[in-house]
Formats: sequence, structure tokens, C-alpha cells
Amino acid sequence: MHNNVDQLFDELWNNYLSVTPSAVKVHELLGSTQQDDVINDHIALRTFNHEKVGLEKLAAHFKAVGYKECGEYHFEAKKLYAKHYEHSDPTKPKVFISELLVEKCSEELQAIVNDMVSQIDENAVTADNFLYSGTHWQVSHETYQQLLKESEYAAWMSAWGYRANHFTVSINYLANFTTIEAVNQALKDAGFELNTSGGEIKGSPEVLLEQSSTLADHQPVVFSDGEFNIPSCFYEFALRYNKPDGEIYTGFVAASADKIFESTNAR
Ligand code: OOG
Ligand code: NI
Repeated sequence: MHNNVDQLFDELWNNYLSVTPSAVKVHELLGSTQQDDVINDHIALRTFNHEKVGLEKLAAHFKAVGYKECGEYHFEAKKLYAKHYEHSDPTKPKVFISELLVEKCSEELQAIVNDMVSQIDENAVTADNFLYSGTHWQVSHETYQQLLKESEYAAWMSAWGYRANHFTVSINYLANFTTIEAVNQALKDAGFELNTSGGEIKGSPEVLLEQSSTLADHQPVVFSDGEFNIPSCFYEFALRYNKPDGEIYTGFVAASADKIFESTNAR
């Protein structure tokens, strides 16, 4: 495991960029409007609730660099469970880790996922590079499509595995944008497509968090039966509000997160 938080995020960022070419452009679009670098609100990772690779196994890598568990979230319909983690330095990205509750899925899905997970080397899970190690298996495009019918999340995992599935620009730290509407407009003017599931803006000042996201890029994946372009990763934007006590809200909003997951749906 890493012992340097910045090194870990550099690796996650480079790995994310390698399959998310639009992120470079988004970063330039928002980053070029100010002198300081863009601050990330959070990143998100996905996994399966298997003992071997459950969300706690991913969390251990963040705990090793100073992160603490702060909240939990349930997604009944998508059969997901998630927790979020924070660092004592508020400029370090928060971390959102979810896991698919495999036993709630069909026998067929369980068999496919069990086979994928069985191919992961036990030692790989604690290795420095696990959080950006991608897949430890190869599925066919046919299997990918079968998973897609039942769980977009499982299908995405089968193709992309362990990596940040998005980075999130903190609008609070942007010098030249104060509203999420202005950020969305700049993105659309530059030709980016936004995730409109649940509306372009998820959340509100009342729930202390507003979020929007691009639709995932489509990138080639080599499956066992050929190469296909499928959704990879996306970019998110978050604006946080102060709680009545004057402290900024640092949690997530389950109803909004439920829609953000859909940013990796095919266009
Ligand atoms: C995570 C979706 C939730 C948020 O900010 O609410 C999320 C995912 O797509 O894996 O990132
Ligand atoms: Ni997010």
C-alpha cells in the first residue's frame, strides 16, 4: 500500500486519464480559467461485496494514507452499498467506495462474478497498485452484454475493474465559477454531453450538495471475442453548501448518487 496520499492520487489520476481523454479537455477548460490547479471534491471506486475484494479491502488503501470512514449509503434498486471517507486535509479528495451486493443478483450473474473474483491473486489486493490495477480477468463481449441487461454496474466492473471511475471538480474552489449552472453551460458550450438522468443538476442547496457529470467517454476494450467501444469513465462537478452550524457539508446524497452511477450508461 502507498504511504503518500499525493502519490496515490497521482497514480489514480494518470490511470483515469488513460481511458478518459475528455477529462484532459475538461480539466483544461476549467483549470485554464484560473491560476491555481483544480481541486478535486472526490473520486469514486467500485467493487463486489466478496470477502476477498469488498469495499473494506479498497478502503484499507485510503486508511493507510490517513483517511477515516465518515458515512454509509444504501441503493436498494441497484443492489449497491457504499461508504465515504475523508482526510484531515480538506483539500484532499473525499473517497466514495461502493460494492455490488452479489448475493441479491441472479445465479447467472453470481457465477460470472465469482469466476472473475477467483482470478484475482490474493496478494494483488494489498499491492501498491491495486486501486488502479484494472481487470484481473478477461470476459467476452457476450458476457459483458449479458451483465449489462441485469446490472450496468457489474458490466462496467467486468470491463474496467479497479480504477477511479470518476474524478470530481470542486466548484467551491473554482475562481471563475460560482454556480453549477455556469459550469454546466461552459461544458455544453465546449461540446460536452451531460448526464441528464434525474435532471442535469442532482441535489439542491437544501440538501447542501449540487452535482452534475459528463457522460462517460467511449473507449476500446479488448474482450476475449474482439475489441469493442464501451463507456469508460466520466467527470463530475460538485458544489457544497454550509450546514446551519456554518461548517461545509462533506457528505453525499444517496438520491443524487443513485443518478450519478448512470453516467457510465451507454449514450
Ligand atoms: C459513484 C456514484 C456516486 C456521487 O458523487 O454521488 C457518486 C459511481 O458511479 O461509482 O459518485
Ligand atoms: Ni461522485
